[in-house]
Amino acid sequence: MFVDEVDILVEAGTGGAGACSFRREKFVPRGGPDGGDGGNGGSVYAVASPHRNTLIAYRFNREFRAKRGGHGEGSNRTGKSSPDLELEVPVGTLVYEKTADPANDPILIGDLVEAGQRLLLAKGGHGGRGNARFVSSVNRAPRRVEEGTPGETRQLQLHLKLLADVGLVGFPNAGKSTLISRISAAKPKIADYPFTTLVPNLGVVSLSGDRSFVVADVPGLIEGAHEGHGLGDRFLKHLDRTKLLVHLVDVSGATGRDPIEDFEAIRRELSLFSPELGRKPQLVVATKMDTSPDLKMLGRLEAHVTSQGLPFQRISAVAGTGLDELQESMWKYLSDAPPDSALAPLQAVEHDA
Ligand SMILES: Nc1nc2c(ncn2[C@@H]2O[C@H](COP(=O)(O)OP(=O)(O)OP(=O)(O)O)[C@@H](O)[C@H]2O)c(=O)[nH]1
Ligand SMILES: [Mg+2]
Repeated sequence: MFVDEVDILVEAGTGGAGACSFRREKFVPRGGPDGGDGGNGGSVYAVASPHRNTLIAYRFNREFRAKRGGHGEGSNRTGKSSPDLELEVPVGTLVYEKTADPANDPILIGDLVEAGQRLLLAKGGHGGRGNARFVSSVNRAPRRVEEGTPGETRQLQLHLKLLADVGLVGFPNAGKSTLISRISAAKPKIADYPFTTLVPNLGVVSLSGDRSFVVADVPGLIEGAHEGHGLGDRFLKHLDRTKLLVHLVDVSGATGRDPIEDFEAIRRELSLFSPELGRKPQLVVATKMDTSPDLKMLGRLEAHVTSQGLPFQRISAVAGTGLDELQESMWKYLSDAPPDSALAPLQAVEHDA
């Protein structure tokens, strides 16, 4: 199951108390104070793990508490500090803290974008000082000790937004999963019925010369997705962080629909979901070219797409034609795109397929 939003409670450990103790030795009648400090409570961290791809681990188990620090002991023994508790989350997890007033939006406290990245969620309390620390010239036998300070407690929301460079969009059955399975090691289910893909899949595309990028295959969209039709637009947020959308249009004629209308319907759904997504650069790809599509219709689709300033390519994922060119075009766009301007307009490119 793919879970991309959860609420959790994290509680760090309280610090251990300092000890009140006096040395007792055989021939030392009045030994000095030797109460050790308390140990620190454990903190709670989130750690981005490349081995996780959903937040499902947090669906049922929602409360995470690090252990408290050990109390100090006599003979100046410091209490044991507790280990930190690490919660593994998928790369692409955003952590929000809920505000006391539910009317206010939760506040973003961190975004885990790289494997291994750690984010402090709740800081453990400090151990209190033992009485040995309070010796002074006027008080040689202090009885004073400190309690440990409490660990932090926070109500958090984890949101997963996949990190991919390229997102595949299109109607169900357009061939998105077939394409990702041909250009990456991803092995999503492929079948001749709509809504085969129920959750997003990621695939890494590797090109010659150490070039690589990540592609996301998301469940197909249909007209009215923003109103909940089909699987709705619930997975579209996973395209927010992509730099390029590859928009697949089935031109086999088997759909019984007009490819130009399909193309426009998907564009509308993207814009209705969010204007930013609607403006994201798109590379439009006619799929299933091996089915000898109607060339007139193909010409109309190409003219329609290029008149909007968008590039147009043709592929057959089954026959493997056009795939090298498509991957090179994706790479070219990604490597030309300025690092943080995912919304730069995309120039139409010439092709001779
Ligand atoms: N002839 C032909 N069939 C294709 C091609 N690409 C995909 N198909 C077929 O189209 C059907 C749907 O392919 P999928 O890759 O599952 O389509 P999808 O876009 O992922 O569909 P959803 O997951 O439902 O959104 C399957 O039967 C594929 O074999 C192609 O290039 N040529
Ligand atoms: Mg699919």
